[in-house]
Amino acid sequence: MSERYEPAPIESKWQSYWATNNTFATTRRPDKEKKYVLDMFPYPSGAGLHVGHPEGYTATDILCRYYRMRDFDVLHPMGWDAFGLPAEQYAIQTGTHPRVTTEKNIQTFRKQLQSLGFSYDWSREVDTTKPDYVRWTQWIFLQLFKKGLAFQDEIAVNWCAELGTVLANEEVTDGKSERGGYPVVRTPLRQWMLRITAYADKLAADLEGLDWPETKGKQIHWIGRSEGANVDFTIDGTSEKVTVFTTRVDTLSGATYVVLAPEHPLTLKLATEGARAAVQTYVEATKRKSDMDRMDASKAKTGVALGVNATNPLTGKSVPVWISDYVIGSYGSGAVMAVPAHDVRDHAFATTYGLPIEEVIVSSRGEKSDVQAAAFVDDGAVGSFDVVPRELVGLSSEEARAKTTEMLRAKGQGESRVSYRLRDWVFSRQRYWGEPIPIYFPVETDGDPRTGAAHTIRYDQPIAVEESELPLLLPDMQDFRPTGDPMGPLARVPDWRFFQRDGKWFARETNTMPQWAGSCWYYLRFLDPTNTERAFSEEAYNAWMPVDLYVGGSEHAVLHLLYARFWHKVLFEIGVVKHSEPFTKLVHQGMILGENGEKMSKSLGNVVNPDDVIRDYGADALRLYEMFMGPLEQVKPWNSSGVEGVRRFLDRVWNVCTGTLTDLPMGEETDRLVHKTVKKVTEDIEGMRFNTAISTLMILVKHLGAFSAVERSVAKKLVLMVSTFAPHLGEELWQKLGGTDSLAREPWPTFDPAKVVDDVVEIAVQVNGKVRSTMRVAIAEAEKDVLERAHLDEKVKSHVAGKTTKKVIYVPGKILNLIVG
Ligand code: ANZ
Repeated sequence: MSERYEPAPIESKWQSYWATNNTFATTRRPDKEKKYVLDMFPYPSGAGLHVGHPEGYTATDILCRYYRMRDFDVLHPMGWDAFGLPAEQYAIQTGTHPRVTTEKNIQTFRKQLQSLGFSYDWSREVDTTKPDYVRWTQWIFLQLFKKGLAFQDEIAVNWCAELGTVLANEEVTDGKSERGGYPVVRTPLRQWMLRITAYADKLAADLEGLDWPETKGKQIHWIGRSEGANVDFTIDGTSEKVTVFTTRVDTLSGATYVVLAPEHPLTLKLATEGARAAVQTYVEATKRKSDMDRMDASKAKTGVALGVNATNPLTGKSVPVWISDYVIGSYGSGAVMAVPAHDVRDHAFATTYGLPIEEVIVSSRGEKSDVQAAAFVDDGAVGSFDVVPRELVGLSSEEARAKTTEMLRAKGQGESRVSYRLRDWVFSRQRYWGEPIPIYFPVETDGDPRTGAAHTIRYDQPIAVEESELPLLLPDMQDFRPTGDPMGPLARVPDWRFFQRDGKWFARETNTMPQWAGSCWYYLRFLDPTNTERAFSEEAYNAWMPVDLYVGGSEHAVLHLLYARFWHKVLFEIGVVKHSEPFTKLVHQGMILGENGEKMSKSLGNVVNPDDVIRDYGADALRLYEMFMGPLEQVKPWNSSGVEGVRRFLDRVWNVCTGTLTDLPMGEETDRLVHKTVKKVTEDIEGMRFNTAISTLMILVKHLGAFSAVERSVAKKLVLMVSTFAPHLGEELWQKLGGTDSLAREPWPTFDPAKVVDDVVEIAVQVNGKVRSTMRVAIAEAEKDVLERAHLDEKVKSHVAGKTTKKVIYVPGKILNLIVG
């Protein structure tokens, strides 16, 4: 054995070799199959890469290296999702422009990813903040605007006066800002919205054909399609009506009161004089609560009676109208018919305020329930109660829903209706570091609005920026601090905001796009990243789409993946893309926890820095370890001794391949093992079972380590397989074995099916046709020996004891059946 395995010099040598020789430049040959393998591109944070990034990135890299060896054309790009709040906040703290911070962070990330030996085609790198990218993000926004899918609305936002900014729901707990603990109120603000709800059905239905994990269910839940009915209750003594949305119109006879959301437009109008003060106080208090808090079923129910009644259109009964924060303004119609006998929240509310509980539905299995004590929420049959119209009695819940809806429709007081949990997407941010929304508005003014002349911006007349004027870039600003102006920091740059055209003044939109925007379509820009005429060419699209495999964290299971699918469907409708879905197969890598089994965090001091691991063990060891930790999709804790273990394995691979080599065959046993290893590693890589592929390689290496000389062709096969996991080591050993070029496009080893058939198999042992046991037999083993051993098996013995064997049926390698009597 000549030299020891030293990862550092080998790794830097091959990284520069790959870069200089453009080893991973994307090729697209007409007669070859393609694989588009996509990673979720990172947000280049100041903290640098964490060990979670290389997990998914190594998995996809193994597959890409494997597919290249299988002669596929592979597209494997990387880029930066670089707009976002942290860079802006860092800028506020330090005075460094977000562009500078972002650029620096990107450098760090790129260097770190390159130090891991990933086979990206770096010539396709994209950065969502660059003008040539922003241009097309804005272009897509304009397509949405032209289709009426981007519109303005007054939307309740979390406004924090002290921080001078709008906060996301996640940044607010119990009516206080996460940062600083300042009060937060829900106030309406003009926002840009994207009408994702228009695609709710398609977004749910098209999941059907995708090879996606449990994420499908999460998206379906998020979309939350509910079939039900709208029912009109007329307010007694007025011509007003309140429309409620219900999924249980079969329970309509049991509605004993009606509840409006406090933000319902009729709330204050309907409240009687005596109730108004209490109603107003309650409405104000609700503004400090998030929808999430309000929907929490475990919270005590509160409310105020408006002092008016409404008439149940089915029974003609007059019931009181209340407001309560458990009813959400933005869902259904913002009002409910309360049926305490059959709904848990209504039951809690009715019990609190002493409202009547009227039973309507009985269990169809005849079980008794005491609805005064607890709601009976299941479907059942309509019972024979005084409140129930005769024609409904005895119908199943489902029949009663159809019949009741029909009766209401005939009277013009109701109709069937589908509601979605999915809301339209609030697309405005009152921030600096994002894509400007390419819209402007006429300004009514007698002077120059830039110098403070009185003016009115006609927000009701939005105008799209000409496509030829894109990109609309951010103005240079030094101070991004949010101020009390909810229009955002861009409103403070009059020279950018206001402009004159044909003697008329106009004002640009000062809201920016959310961070989600850039990641909605980056997989399309990777197809053709330097195109200056279009977002991407048709030819590039046809060559690569759809994405064959998309790997990333499950934290993106809902929003990013839903938003990207939504944009893709819009682009599909206008003929820009040719598939209705972008990502054929999706895999989420499991989170890597700290050594103590808890989520890695600075405060717990359990963060593992990939740079340290690379320094101490090498990038190949880090890659291999992260794949060996367990199944890719599983959550798993870091384990330092595990890294040492895989490092020892790499030492062994090195020693086996740099020791004495021979051209003499190593014998039947080794030959079979090599073929079996190739088969198993091939299947495991394709099935993304990387941990078991590594175990299989370990068994082979251990076996080879016992020989004084290793057959050259065996060492070569081993190196090719190992190289997908540990590419630097692979290249170095390949060179030592006589390779003159990178092994990146060497043919993948094949196996001979005849040599992988097991000569020892497990067979079932039956007694009178019933399986009683199993046993391992050699295919070549004589029947009488198999029979003899079967009789020694305890589980078989108990069934044949004291009986005579009438017949033995033995199918070698398959089954042994004893007929006894
Ligand atoms: C009467 C009723 C009786 C209901 C019963 C349920 C059971 P999903 O399935 O989530 O769509 N609801 C309607 N609009 C609401 C709102 N804005 N805020 C809070 N709750 C609302 O839920 C639909 C049910 O949630 C509706 O059916 C309504 O209560 C309530 F035995 O109507 B139900």
